[in-house]
Amino acid sequence: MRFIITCLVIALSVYVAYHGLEYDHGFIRLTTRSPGNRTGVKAPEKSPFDDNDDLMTWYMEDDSDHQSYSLHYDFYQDSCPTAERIITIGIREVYAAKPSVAPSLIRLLFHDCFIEGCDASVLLDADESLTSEKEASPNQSLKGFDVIESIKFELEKVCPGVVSCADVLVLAAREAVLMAGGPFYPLETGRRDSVVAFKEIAERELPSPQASISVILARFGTRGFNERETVSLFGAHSIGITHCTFFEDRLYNFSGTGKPDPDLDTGFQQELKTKCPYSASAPSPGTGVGPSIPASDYGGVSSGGGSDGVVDLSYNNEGGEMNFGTRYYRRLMQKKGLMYADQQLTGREETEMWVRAYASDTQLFRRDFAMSMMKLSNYHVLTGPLGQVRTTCSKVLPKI
Ligand code: HEM
Ligand SMILES: *[C@@H]1O[C@H](CO)[C@@H](O)[C@H](O)[C@H]1NC(C)=O
Ligand SMILES: *[C@@H]1O[C@H](CO)[C@@H](O)[C@H](O)[C@H]1NC(C)=O
Ligand SMILES: CC(=O)N[C@H]1CO[C@H](CO)[C@@H](O)[C@@H]1O
Repeated sequence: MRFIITCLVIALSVYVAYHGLEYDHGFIRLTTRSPGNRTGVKAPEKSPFDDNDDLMTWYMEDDSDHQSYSLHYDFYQDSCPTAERIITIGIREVYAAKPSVAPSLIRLLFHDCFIEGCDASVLLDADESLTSEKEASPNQSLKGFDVIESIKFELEKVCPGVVSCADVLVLAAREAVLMAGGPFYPLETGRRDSVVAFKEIAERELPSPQASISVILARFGTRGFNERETVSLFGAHSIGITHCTFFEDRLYNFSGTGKPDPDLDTGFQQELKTKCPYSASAPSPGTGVGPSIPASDYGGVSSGGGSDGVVDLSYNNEGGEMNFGTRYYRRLMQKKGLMYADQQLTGREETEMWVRAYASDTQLFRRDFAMSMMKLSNYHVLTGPLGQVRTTCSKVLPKI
């Protein structure tokens, strides 16, 4: 079984390598550099976009001495054979009752993996010894914690202390993507959970909704994502919701000009104004250009005052699940991006060409999105003896 899946991935990767045009390999090589500052050695990321030779080598090495230090397909095959099923079924049940769980989980995955890797650090609650990433300003309005926790609770009943919260999160997010109409992608397991959270890094490193294209590309770039991969990940913004606070400045007072953002379609702007009435306390976050946008520009949906209306990122589910991703790029081309950061993707030739490609080629988008989600899910994971397997996702294990 493991072998078959491995073959599948190789085939998929080879396909993309041939059809997928030129990936900037120089960029990808950056991924082996550790941007963070953690103790212990992280498993190097396997980039599905790497040279085929590298890819082969990776999978060949799978059965070598390093086995326990890397991710594997069906890592819980012996230790908890029903783990992946429990997660899949759990997500399907919640989704049936509450479809908004899908975008919540996908966003949660992004916030976990982007900050020091997919180690479930975002799930930790603050206690006397740590400050939680959940308290970082960009984390406001993150949701889905309860779903992860309840699935973990089910898993603990069947195989206590075996399945990591980091694996639960990546597998739950994969199922969420599938439920929302996105592509399936194979995932290896064997991630371990961090014993610390990274609030300051989260505040510094998560791009704000007012981030410029240079900031966005730089933040994704240091994590090994090139323009194409970055643009494809944004396809997730074709589902879910966003609070008015995150783009209100574009409607009323863009860059302190007292006027709307000229890069926003006028009709769409009127439509949004009815959903997000002017509120004096709305943040006016400046130009959003340059690297020094503080995370506090997130405004804070819970900070009182400003309207906390929400707008549908999915444009009223335009085209249904069939249009997962693509409707987002089509809207960007019509100057109907919601956040400044979204619309920035059309602001530069290298990213705009991918917006255009994804808007017209659904299959290309689905393949690229699948690959980028695999890469995101493998970013800087803890394996082998590193980290721990929490029993409750919001708490590190008690010290013995
Ligand atoms: C520069 C990069 C990004 C910025 C600035 C950004 C910002 C935001 C903001 C402000 C919201 C609205 C949250 C709310 O009002 O509750 C949001 C929602 C969302 N984001 Fe992003 N995001 C970025 C990249 C990504 C990526 C890479 C993914 C996933 C691959 C993602 C997935 C989502 C999803 C699914 C939602 C909807 C959440 C929900 O409905 O609960 N975002 N994002
Ligand atoms: C990285 O670790 C070193 C020592 O291990 C410490 O001096 C430095 O402040 C750390 N940097 C960050 C960004 O945490
Ligand atoms: C727009 O923002 C600028 C700078 O923050 C501020 O001085 C000005 O009063 C605002 N105008 C309106 C109409 O809110
Ligand atoms: C989901 C979550 O824990 N959100 C927290 C984000 O941070 C603010 C404070 O900065 C908390 O009030 C929220 O509970």
